Amino acid sequence: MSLYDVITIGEPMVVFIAEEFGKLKDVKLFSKGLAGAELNTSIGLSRLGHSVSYITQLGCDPFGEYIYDCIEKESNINKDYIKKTSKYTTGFYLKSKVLNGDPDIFYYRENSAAANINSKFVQNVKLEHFKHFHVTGITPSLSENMLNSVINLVKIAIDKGLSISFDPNLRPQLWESQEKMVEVLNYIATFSDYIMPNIEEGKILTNKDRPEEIAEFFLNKGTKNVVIKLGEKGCFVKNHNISEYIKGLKVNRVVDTVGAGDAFAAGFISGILKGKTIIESANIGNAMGAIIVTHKGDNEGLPTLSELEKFIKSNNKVII
Ligand code: KDG
Repeated sequence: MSLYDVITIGEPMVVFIAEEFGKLKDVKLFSKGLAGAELNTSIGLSRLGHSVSYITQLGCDPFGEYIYDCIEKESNINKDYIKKTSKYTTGFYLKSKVLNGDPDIFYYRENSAAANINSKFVQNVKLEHFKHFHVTGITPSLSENMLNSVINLVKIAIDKGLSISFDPNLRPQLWESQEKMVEVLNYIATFSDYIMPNIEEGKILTNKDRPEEIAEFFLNKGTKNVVIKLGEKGCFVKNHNISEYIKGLKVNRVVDTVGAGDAFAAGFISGILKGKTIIESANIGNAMGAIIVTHKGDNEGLPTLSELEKFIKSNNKVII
């Protein structure tokens, strides 16, 4: 019997967000925040009322302590699989402030605590306690150790009957080559019940241009459902029965696009876990993405269930 809804694995970081426009090298003032794609999704799910377990390793340093304190404040995130080490340090990154488009980012995360998590510890995770495993393409890029751990976990999760969502989250700067990135991520895609790349990522992974062709590529490889995120336009959903564009929700002002995909994942997974259809779930994902882009942090704006419902109502949608 499952004790918890979702399990995920990844690297949490501290993010320093520029408080003034300009190149990162010139910025004098930064504010501190919490980051990490899988952690963002965990926070989103937790605030929507789902129980989540997050597998990671933190350094015994001020960044690690800060991240741990932040996670403690999220009432539905279980910390059984959060390890601490004094051997390696916690990663962090810098993010620029922009008026339009995606900000510049710069990582300080090589050989971090999370990249060095003990693979035996990971393999001893009790996946049978969960319903769903959420994976992103960032985690396998962190080290060979993490890559093998993720692939093993995916295979065990399938054996134990968990459903699997996969956000490729391309980070070319973290991979030794684009070829390896594409090969590994397309391999993980074959095991996924739900893959959710954005359109640019879909193009890189498949060498195709149109959402329909990108989706077809993954379906032919064995992925069961494909959700392609199209930014403000919404998303495109395809499986062997459905092929549909789903409109995005309007927002007044986009402040920061980082974290939108993670928020989408939280909303989408939440819908699936509640037995909603893939289209209803994608609508919830769209709403979560729309909310988060109006906030500067990677996860601060993630809503509670009642805040999400209010936002959806104000957009005249009835989806949850
Ligand atoms: O998706 C948002 C993430 O990009 C951010 O929180 C930091 O995990 C991160 C990464 O690797 O870029």
